[in-house]
Amino acid sequence: IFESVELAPRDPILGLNEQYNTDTRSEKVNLGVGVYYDDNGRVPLLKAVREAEKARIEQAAPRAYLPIDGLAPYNKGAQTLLLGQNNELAVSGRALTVQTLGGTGALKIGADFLRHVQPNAKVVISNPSWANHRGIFERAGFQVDQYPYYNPETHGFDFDGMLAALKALPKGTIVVLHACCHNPTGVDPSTEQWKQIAETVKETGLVPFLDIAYQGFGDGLEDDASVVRLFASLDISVLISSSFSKSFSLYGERVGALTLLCASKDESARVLSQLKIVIRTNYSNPPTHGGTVVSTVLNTPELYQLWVEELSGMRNRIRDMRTQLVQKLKDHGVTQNFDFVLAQRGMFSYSGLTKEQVEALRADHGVYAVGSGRICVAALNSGNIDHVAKSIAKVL
Ligand code: PLP
Ligand code: TYF
Repeated sequence: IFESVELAPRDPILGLNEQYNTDTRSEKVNLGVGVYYDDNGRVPLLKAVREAEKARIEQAAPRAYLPIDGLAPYNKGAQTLLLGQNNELAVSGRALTVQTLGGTGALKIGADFLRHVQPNAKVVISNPSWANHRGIFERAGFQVDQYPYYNPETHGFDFDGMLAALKALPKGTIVVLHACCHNPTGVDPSTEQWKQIAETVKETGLVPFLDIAYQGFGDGLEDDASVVRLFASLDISVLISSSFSKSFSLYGERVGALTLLCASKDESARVLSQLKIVIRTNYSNPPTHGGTVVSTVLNTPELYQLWVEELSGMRNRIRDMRTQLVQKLKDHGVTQNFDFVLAQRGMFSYSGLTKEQVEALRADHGVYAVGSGRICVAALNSGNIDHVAKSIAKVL
């Protein structure tokens, strides 16, 4: 039965990693995958995480199954980060959160659930978006279209295009929105623009699915949650996939959450019962380690404070790299204006480099970027930024 199975293409981003790993040049730089590296080029193990892990090992806790929907204090902590303390939806039992296998798992559980309750709905994602958005919703059985988002001419947001497209969608369409730090462009709507987007979503009767994988990397944990809280104030059904992969530097532990905002406590109980079926028939229940670690940090004031500081450190280092990159491009004689890089938020920058320039960067200089021109600013450091700036100047 496997004879006729066709060879599938590699993931465009993770495939780039494989290519990078086999490159023998010492000056090679990987700006492809969306991972935060410290100034030494390493994926950090946060101090707050190390402390929580130590405590866990010392406890020598048994590894029984977790509940289907995961660890209750983890879910509470994840929900509070999104909605804030004592949010009305949480207090009244209208918000529910389940632990998931990363943000990807949250999107998948949400997609499977939606396909069950709204089988004929269409899904729209931003143009461009994280490639897995399309993959996840198509595999769940949905037709996936795009709404305008990025304007390459301005290196900015196509507000009018997006708003017009949303208004023209049929009621019930599921609209996937990046709540902060858009992947791949780094371009976010302004607060005022978000207000109008939210109003349009409500008026048109769309179903918002907010994806927040970079909370804390834009302006801070609270500010970055403002879009989630805006949608939470609309009194409509909302789905939110959130991830701790980046904010806790726990990529391999698969720590994420799916949060749904419902119309009543009773509705919330019915929805949760259905989500549990989706989870049970996929992987039964989530793993213990990452969830316990994150939960310990979120629920221990000293560790929480330490984490907030470490997260600020990561955010500020990325900002610094943006500033330095723009300056160094000028220093290397680049005359094009790259100031848009300073306005972009989060780990990524749509650099405006063409496919050919990206290819030349890789082939001639060992600098790996995604074919779309996306670079991961969080992979720049004091040791490689000169080489990157000089290489970009050359290919331009
Ligand atoms: N959503 C977006 C926009 C992302 O960039 C990512 C990144 O990996 C995810 C979701 C998934 O995150 P995770 O690694 O937690 O599955
Ligand atoms: O966009 C990125 O680089 C991150 C990491 O299939 C990632 O979101 C990339 C591709 C993928 C899964 C994760």
